[in-house]
Amino acid sequence: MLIDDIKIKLKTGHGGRGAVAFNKILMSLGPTGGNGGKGGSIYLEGVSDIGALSYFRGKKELAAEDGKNGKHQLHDGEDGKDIILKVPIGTLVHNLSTNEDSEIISIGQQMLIAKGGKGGKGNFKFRSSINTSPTEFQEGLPGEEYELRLELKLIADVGFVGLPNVGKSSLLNELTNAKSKVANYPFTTLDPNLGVYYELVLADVPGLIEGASNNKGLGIKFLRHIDRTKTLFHFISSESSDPVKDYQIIRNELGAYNEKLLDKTEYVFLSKSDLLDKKKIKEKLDELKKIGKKVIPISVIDDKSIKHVEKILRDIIKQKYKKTLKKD
Ligand SMILES: Nc1nc2c(ncn2[C@@H]2O[C@H](COP(=O)(O)OP(=O)(O)OP(=O)(O)O)[C@@H](O)[C@H]2O)c(=O)[nH]1
Ligand SMILES: [Mg+2]
Repeated sequence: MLIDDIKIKLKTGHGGRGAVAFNKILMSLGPTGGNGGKGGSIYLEGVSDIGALSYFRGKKELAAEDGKNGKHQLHDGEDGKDIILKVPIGTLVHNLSTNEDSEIISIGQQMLIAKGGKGGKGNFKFRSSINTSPTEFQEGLPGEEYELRLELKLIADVGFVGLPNVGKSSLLNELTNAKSKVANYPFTTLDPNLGVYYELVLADVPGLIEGASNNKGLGIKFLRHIDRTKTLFHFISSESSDPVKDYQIIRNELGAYNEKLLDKTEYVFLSKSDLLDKKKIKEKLDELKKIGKKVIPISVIDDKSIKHVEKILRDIIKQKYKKTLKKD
């Protein structure tokens, strides 16, 4: 199962203590106590693997190494090793201890999330003309400790929504190199799947049913993954006896999760159109006029309709490109 929402405690390293030592070799009392090392810090790093949060399963607390104490002859203690935790891009980082939120959006992006404690100064650092044999030193400082909630919201351009068994995964597989499981029963897809079509990321979300917002079926927890898509592909099966109702069921569930989902650009497809003859398809399309949106019949075994979908995707790419040009 995709882990997309977890809590974790982080403890960074304590700083090492500064040393008190004197130069014995020269028979003088010059101070030679080194500084304590820094405590290890904790970073997050963005990766493309959407399953990366599974690493945290069963782990309650992660701790970075403490800094080592300072030593004599001006040897500083070693710093504690940093920890770099890999999280999928699209991870929202809620720091529950400070109430600050941040986000990992690109692959390789590193974010310092909790800083290790400073090492203390050794007595060498306390020397002065009036204090040539200081015995002062500093203790190391404790590092930061936080509780985080890591919430994955996939970054995709297009989200596929619809009742179960309407052909969402089949179309994703047809358009991209994704290998989403396809079968002739509801709830084949249990986790969201991503596919890449040129510059676009397409997200196939598990099927929704009436009452999903009250946790029926697989619930609506996956809808977080289309929160940030610009566009929805909404699938209604030609096999449906009441396509208008099917459409409304999904719209109601989307709205119950977040009204903003209803404002996204939506393309409506009448899927598996090869199963009906032309006359029957026309009847379904006539019925669907009630929803007040253009409905496009598609079939994954019909080249023409796949080309039609690809044309839509190319238009979305063009718009995306225009927007980034404007931003620059
Ligand atoms: N004839 C025909 N069958 C299709 C078409 N697209 C999908 N199917 C079949 O419909 C069934 C369901 O397809 P899926 O792609 O698994 O549907 P889904 O919407 O992803 O289903 P869930 O993951 O359960 O929500 C499978 O048996 C597919 O082979 C199509 O265009 N024509
Ligand atoms: Mg599926």
